[in-house]
Amino acid sequence: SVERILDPRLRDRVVSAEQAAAFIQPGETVAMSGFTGSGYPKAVPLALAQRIEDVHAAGQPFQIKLMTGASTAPELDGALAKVDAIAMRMPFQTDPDARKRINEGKLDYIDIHLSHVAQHVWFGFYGDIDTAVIEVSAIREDGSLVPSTSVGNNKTWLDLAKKVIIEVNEWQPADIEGMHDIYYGTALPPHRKPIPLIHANDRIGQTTLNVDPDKIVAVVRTNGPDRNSPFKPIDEDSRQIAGYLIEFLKHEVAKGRLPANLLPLQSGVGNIPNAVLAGLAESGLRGLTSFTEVIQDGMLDLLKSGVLDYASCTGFALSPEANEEFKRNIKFYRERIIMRTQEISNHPELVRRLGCIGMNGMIEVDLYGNVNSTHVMGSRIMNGIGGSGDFTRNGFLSTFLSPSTAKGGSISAIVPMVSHVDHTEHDVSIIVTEQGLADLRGLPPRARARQVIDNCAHPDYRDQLNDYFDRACRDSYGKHTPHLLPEALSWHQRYIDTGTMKA
Ligand code: 0RQ
Repeated sequence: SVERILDPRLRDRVVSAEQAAAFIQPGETVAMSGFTGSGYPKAVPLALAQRIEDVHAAGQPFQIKLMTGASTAPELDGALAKVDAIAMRMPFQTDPDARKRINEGKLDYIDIHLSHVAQHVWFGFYGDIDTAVIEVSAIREDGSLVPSTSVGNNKTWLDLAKKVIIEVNEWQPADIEGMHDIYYGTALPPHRKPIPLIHANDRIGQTTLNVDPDKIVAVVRTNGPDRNSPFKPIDEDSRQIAGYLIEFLKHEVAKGRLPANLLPLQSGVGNIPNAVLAGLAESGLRGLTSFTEVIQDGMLDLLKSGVLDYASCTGFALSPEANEEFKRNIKFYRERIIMRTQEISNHPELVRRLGCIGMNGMIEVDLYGNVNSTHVMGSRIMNGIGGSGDFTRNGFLSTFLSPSTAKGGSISAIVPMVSHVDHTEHDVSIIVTEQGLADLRGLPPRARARQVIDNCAHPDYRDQLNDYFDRACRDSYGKHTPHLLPEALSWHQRYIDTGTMKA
């Protein structure tokens, strides 16, 4: 294979993953690459987990604080969580072992908007970054780094870390070089300037990451795949939800509120967003664009069929088949995909300027449109807020898509009051379930409740919701946003006590 480490100074620093992991000391804040299972380091976290396990076996403490771009993979979050190596984790994670420990109260998790991570670290809110561990696809002659399949917070980690470990992953396509756009114009207040991005496909930066070569303590060669999980076949609920949403978007075009090619789409990950993307392929819409965090299978299909002109992202979440397609036709995709840092891919200024259409999943929504994206029964974290808030608050339209029930119908996703709030009623415009679509734009609270109950609630829960709402309208302390406080969270408590929200 062709040499990927072209800077001779750095070729001299190639060591094993174990030797590299030995640079990381107990108590350090370690910032790693990785975004939704793409571009995370494959070898050093595993070696570190092994080392920490050995230290623990010898009766000594050893934990780190861990930051990334977003979720990673079993080789990173999973391996470190399993050996209790993580004292604090931020920002977004989806790992079952980490989740279990977080919900047992053994692992501190800090869940912030993905666009905020880099700037909050720059502001000093999280202390110093001791070590950065970053996967790249190559190191150029001048020591600059060619990113791999995610950019995330890598620019910030490389700028701020005291020492840097680089993994050069030969499994990543060499021809990914040129796909990235790394913007170095961010400054700290009060010196910030407008970000010069007007269209979702504008290039405003450079294709590589800068790093001070003197900070690089180790370079590790790897050759391993991203976490390319297969997608489930699109189920009937997802197809229906996608259908309602696309019908609505076409209606907005007909009304003149959206251009014929819509506005840049942001799409969450999972079955429903994938169904929406598949639905768009058959919608007759053309010339679509995307300004999003994550590109998943459906988005590649849209690019390939020419329905989508281009997409901007910070990472990928592809099935193994889609990844093969991506690698095979990397030159085609390199012309149409631009990968940015997550502070840019999710930037409020840009999401607002471009007028993004946000499409995200949710755990539950209440009568008035407050959305819970993160907590089951108000206290158990599922994943985290991810970038959903960046797009929901700032986009042209914010839509939340979910089946109307969970856990075989024992949970209603439409509840009197959400048990945790991630997106407030002020930010949320559209709710879609397999029952229908609630358009909350321009509506006062009681009218919002009518829309949500009539259009989105599952028939099994509609009477119960109407009963609550009617009594709230009659007996509530205030009649603006009617609630019966002792009852507002009783559905959740009933589920915890009896295993169902049904009365
Ligand atoms: O759990 O697998 O144990 O059965 O939540 O739910 O229906 O498979 O849907 O995969 O789209 O996830 C909100 C979690 C939805 C996701 C959430 C349970 C359900 C199942 C998954 P099981 P589904 P999805 C872009 C934007 C926040 C981050 C975000 C998410 C599991 O969309 O993490 O938007 N969003 N990022 O059973 C109890 C309910 C439930 C429930 C679902 N009401 N009560 N459990 N579940 N609803 C990406 C990034 O930002 C990086």
